[in-house]
Amino acid sequence: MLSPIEIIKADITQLKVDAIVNAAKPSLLGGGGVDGAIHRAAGAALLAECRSLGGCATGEAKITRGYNLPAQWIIHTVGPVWQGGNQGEAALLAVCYQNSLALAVEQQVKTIAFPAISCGVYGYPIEQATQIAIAETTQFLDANSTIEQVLFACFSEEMYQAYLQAVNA
Ligand code: AR6
Repeated sequence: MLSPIEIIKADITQLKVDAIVNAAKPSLLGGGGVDGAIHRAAGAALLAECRSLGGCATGEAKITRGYNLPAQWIIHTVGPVWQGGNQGEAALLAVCYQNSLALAVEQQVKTIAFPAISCGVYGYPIEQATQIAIAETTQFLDANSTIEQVLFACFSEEMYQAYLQAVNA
């Protein structure tokens, strides 16, 4: 059977999937990194919809339309800031994946792409983060058949290699 999980090198804003996930900040009002790229590519209407959502706590997820993106939906989740690993970071990162995938299922999303949540500005060690991403996604897909494909969009060779290791572990 083909694996529903695929690791690719890509700019997530270009992907023609039902939903892309944004590594957002609690205000949901845009920022740097992938968040900035998504807001630029989706257009100003995204910010307007985000303003109506009342923010998002760490680990939670909220959904908006994709506007000018090829993706129909954007699932905004707020990853944990890495603080050394003893502040519940792993559990919070795991629920980001769980809540994002659960929201995708609610919208009948079949194809979804994730960036490496928390692995940029928020400083999460990538080997640990990719293991959590793959473990949570695999567990979710085992229990749920709505989602047909999960892409992990990597912005660097280092990230790409880390995901491949996590998948093959
Ligand atoms: N496509 C795919 N991946 C990307 C793209 C892109 N276009 N751009 C960056 N990445 P980050 P975080 C990768 O910092 O650590 C923002 O300011 C990037 O190389 O975007 O969760 C928010 O507003 C890295 O591997 O997110 C928050 O304040 C990964 O995406 C804060 O940063 C995540 O890096 C969130 O920090």
